[in-house]
Amino acid sequence: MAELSRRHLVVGGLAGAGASLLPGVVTEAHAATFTRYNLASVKGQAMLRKYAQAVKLMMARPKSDPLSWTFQWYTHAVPTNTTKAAEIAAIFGPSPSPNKALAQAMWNTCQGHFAAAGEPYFCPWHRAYVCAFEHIIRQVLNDPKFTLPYWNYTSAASYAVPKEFRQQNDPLWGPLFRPNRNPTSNAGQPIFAAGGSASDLSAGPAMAETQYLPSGAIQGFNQTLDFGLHGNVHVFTGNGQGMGSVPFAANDPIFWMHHCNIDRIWTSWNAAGHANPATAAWLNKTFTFAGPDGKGIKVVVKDYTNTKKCDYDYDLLIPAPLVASAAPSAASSVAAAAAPAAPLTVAKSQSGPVALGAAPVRVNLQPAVPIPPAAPGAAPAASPLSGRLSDLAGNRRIYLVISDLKANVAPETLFRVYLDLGDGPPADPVNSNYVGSFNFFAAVPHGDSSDHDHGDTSRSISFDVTDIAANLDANGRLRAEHAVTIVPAKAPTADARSVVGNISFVEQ
Ligand SMILES: [Cu+2]
Repeated sequence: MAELSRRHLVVGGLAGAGASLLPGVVTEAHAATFTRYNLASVKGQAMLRKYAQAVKLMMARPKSDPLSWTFQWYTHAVPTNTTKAAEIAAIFGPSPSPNKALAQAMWNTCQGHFAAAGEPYFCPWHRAYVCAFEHIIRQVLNDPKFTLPYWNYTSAASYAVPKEFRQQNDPLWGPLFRPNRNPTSNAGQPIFAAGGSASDLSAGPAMAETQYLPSGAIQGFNQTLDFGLHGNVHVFTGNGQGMGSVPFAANDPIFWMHHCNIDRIWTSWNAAGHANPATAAWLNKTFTFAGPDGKGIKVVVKDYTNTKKCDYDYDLLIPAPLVASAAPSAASSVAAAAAPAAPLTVAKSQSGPVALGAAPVRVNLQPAVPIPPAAPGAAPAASPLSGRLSDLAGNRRIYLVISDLKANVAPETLFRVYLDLGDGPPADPVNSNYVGSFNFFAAVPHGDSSDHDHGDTSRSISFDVTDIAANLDANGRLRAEHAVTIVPAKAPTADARSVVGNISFVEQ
């Protein structure tokens, strides 16, 4: 991986004529046969035009055809107003057929949004899914050079759903329109107008991770990307019958531009020197997709840890964080994954599961370890976090962990998290007490349990609060008894019944 990256990449400034890049921006050297472009670029616009034609053609194909729109959508997840078994019976009838067997193997296989056990495969499953879809479009259009363009919503210029996806009655762009988006999204406002902030569209938290898998309170890259930016874009863009809910998400044509960008972020993270898992179990996991001839193909994760097999690159990658500590070499991130620092719970909630409605919820956290004195013989520190911060070892951080997120249906909003906030909602939602936001995109049970290993769908998330806590501590604003306040960015849907389990501070 690291070798490939070094050979494959040039750093901005050396990137060749016409590149007006910021220092440190990494571009690819176009070693691959195909390039995926930003949909806002001239080349990306040309691809988007082809894509609109392909969507129209795929939507006109019968659902039983593996190259049809519905067959591809259901591969991600079958909508919850029916079941996989019922849809297969209705579409294929009682007799066996190759396409029916393929639907049985392929549908409802999205990794990361069913059972929690599938979460480590979020990145490679979606890479292989997007690659197979891209090959199908080449076949449908008889255009062997087609590539999917990506939607770069992390850039202020592209915060809105691209206008080509918002023109219901346009002869060319109409197939890219879907009504099940948030009204502000289909009106062309920045997608976070649906209930969030620009900071919810940052790739920063995922790019700052140094290991792929979680360990203790550290989420790792894959989960930080999935539960954070990835889920935020889903929830901002669509409602519970569209992008905002797993079973309907892949019916929105913007889904594929979203997942190209997610794939670009993974590519960027690897290009910054971070390693993917090296375990045989992860590398040898297989999934089934449809090839361009409509026949099933088995893909193995080890062929999708980079973009070589699918033979594409991106016109531009995201630079690694400019802080040295956040961008270690591949070797040091392997070492960090092999020997995670032992987690220590500093404080935790005692109240059990907490229901999240339209009103802010405050949860108090009791100390879980004795508060050390600020100095030998001195009085104890003013608060548990203050005590830990005062002699935090150089490589240790403090995380806020929220466990067991669950919701009945999509709440259609993000929730904001604050540390030691005063009474009442904050005047500025992104104030100095603000820790971050979370969504329930991956935490809503769905699908029929007969054909999928569902297991536990609940999710736990964490935030690195070291800097926020240190800043509050320096200003004497940490409370003697810590409190975490959770505020919905807008009122959740009435029947969402969003719940979080225990909340804790963990030093690791
Ligand atoms: Cu997704």
